[in-house]
Amino acid sequence: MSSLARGVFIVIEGLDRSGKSTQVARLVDRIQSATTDASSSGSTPRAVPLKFPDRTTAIGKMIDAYLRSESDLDDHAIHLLFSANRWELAPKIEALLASGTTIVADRYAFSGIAFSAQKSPHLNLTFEWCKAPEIGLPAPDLTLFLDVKPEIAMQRGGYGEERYEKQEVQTRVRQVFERIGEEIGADRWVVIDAGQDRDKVGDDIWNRVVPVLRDTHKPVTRLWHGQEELR
Ligand code: DGP
Repeated sequence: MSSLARGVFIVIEGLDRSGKSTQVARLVDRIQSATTDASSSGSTPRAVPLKFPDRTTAIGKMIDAYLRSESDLDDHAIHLLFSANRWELAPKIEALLASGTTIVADRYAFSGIAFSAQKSPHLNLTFEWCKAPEIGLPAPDLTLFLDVKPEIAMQRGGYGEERYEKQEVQTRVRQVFERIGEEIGADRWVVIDAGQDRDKVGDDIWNRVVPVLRDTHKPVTRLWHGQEELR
């Protein structure tokens, strides 16, 4: 990695309708204003949003059709497509971070594990099997898990339109996220109470992000590769 300060990789995770998209947009704006004030680098964006799944790629279009129940796919096959969708964007993530741009991602590998492994009472999609294809992706410096009770999330607008938007599914997803958080550890996984009002959620996020924005000297690591660096 060059001597240029790298960008920071932040992920916002959570159940469906936990408020991720709103908070991703707010956080990008907040980082952008904070870093624009602090530097004279002009129009170069210092923070950009990313969204997973990225439904615009060829793989993303297959995922989109699956989520809207327009197609059916074997559960293993769709799991690997979601993962492939992250891998196809990994070079972009690496390049943005190396160029000094901070990334705020709406979902990442942890959704991949949680939404597939929740099927495992019925199928052989074990936690370890679901985790395997995510190993080696660029590791987020910080993941903020927006925690909301499924019964609260389901009262929010637009709920129930897509495949996984059912209370019993979301309850199992939340349990898998809890396990992931324990594995990742408190230094890189923070639970935010997303049942609060939006401004308070935004402030709680900001308070956890500020110290991490100073971590630009640390190398980017790979998921579940210990401290091994990207290059
Ligand atoms: P969103 O575009 O954030 O509303 O996500 C669409 C749905 O897809 C949502 O129910 C969560 C689910 N999802 C997101 N990422 C993955 C993944 O990697 N694997 C699986 N199986 N589901 C995912």
